[in-house]
Amino acid sequence: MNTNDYIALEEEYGAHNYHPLDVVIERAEGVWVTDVEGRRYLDCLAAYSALNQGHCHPKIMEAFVAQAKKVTLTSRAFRNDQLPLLYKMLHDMTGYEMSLPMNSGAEAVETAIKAARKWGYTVKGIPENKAEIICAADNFHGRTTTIVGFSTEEQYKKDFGPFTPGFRIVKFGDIDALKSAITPNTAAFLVEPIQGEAGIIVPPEGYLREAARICKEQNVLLICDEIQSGLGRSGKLFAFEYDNIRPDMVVIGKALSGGFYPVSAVLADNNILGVFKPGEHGSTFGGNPLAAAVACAALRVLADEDLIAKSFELGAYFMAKLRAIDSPHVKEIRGRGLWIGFVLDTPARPYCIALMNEGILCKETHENVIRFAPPLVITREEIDWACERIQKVVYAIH
Ligand code: IF1
Repeated sequence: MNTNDYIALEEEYGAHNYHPLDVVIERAEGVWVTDVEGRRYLDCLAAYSALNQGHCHPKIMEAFVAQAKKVTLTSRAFRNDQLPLLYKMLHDMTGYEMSLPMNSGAEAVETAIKAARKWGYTVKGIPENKAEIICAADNFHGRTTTIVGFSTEEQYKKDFGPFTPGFRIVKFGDIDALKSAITPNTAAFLVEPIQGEAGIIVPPEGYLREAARICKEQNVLLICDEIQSGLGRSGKLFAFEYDNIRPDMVVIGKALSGGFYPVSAVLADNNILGVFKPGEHGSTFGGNPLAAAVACAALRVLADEDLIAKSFELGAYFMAKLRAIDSPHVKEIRGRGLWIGFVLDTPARPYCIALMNEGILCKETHENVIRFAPPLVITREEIDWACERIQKVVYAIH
C-alpha cells in the first residue's frame, strides 16, 4: 500500500472530522518522522505538544513495555503500585498537595470544572446550581459538550447544543473585563496562560499576576489549563511561572505521557481536590498502572534531559532566526520557548504544504498562523536546517 491507498481507505471508512496534510506516517524517532514512502520529515508540531520528549523516547518506551508486561489496568476498584509513585512525583515537581489522574485533556478540564463547582457550593457557599465559571474568549479546552459550550469558535459548537449553563466569557488579556464579570456566585476563572489554538497568544505583561490577585481577593479559584503550554513547552515547567503566580488548580495532559498514551491530571491542594468523596468522580482508565508508569518516565525525561531549559534557550534561538526572514508576508512572530506563532498576512496552509514538500511538518491555526512547536529534544543544527527551508518557502511564495 502507498500513500494514496491509505488516504483512500481513510476517506472511505473514517469520519471526516479532520483535514490532515497528505502525509502518512509509519514510524518516528526523536524529532523525525518517516512516511510510508520512506520520506523523512522534521516534526514541527509535536502532536500539539504531546511529544515534548520526542517521538518514541527510549526511556519512556522502556517503562511502557516493562509495565505492559506486568499489569496495565486494575480499575480504581483496586489499588496499583504505580499510581502512588506518580502522585509523589507530581507533588515533588509542582508543589501541589495532590493530583487527580484522568486520560484526555478534556476529561481533566471537566474534572477541574466539577471540582471548582463543588468547592463553590461546599466551601464558598454559592447557592445551589448558581455557580459560575469565567472563561476567556478564543479559549480552547477540549471537545466535550460542556467545554465546546463555552467556546467562542462557531465551528466547535454549531449544532452541538444545547449547552451546559454557568459559564461567562471575558476578553482574554483584559483585566477590567475579568473584574466586572466576577459576582458572588463566581467559583472560578479558567484560562490558558498562553492561548494555543487561538494562535499562541501571549497575554499583556502582568495579566495573569493581576488576575491571580483579583481571584484571591474575590475568593475565586484560578484554574490554569497547562495542557498545551505546560511541561516545558513555554520554556518553563508551567507558563504561569512567567507571572510568578501559583494558580489554585492546574490542568495537565499531552506531554505528561510523552505521546505514548493519553494521560492527564488535575493538580491542586487538599482544600480544593479534597471536595471529591468516594464515588463522586472517576474514570475506568484514569490512573491505571500503565499510564502512571509512562507518566513517571515522561516526567523523568523532562528533568534528566533538562528539556525545559532547552526549550527556553532554543526557543529564543529559533525565534530570532525566524525574525531574520525578511518578507512582507510575515506580520508577526510571537511565542515563548519552543512554541512559536508565525503570523502571515495570507492563508498559512499553502505554506504548510510547501514546507511538507521540503521535509518539515507543521500545521496552520486560524487561517494565517503557522505554529512551530517541535519536540524539545531538537538541536540547534536541526533548527538551522529547518530555518533554511522555512526561509526558502517564504521567499518562494508571493
Ligand atoms: C484536536 C487545537 C491545539 C488544549 C488545551 C485542553 C485540550 C487541548 C489548552 C484538550 C487540546 C488539541 C486537541 C487537538 C488539537 C489540539 C489543539 F488546535 F485543537 F486547539 F493544540 F491547539 N486544553 N488541544 O490545547 O485536550 O482532550 O484533546 O487531550 O485535534 O482536537 P484533549
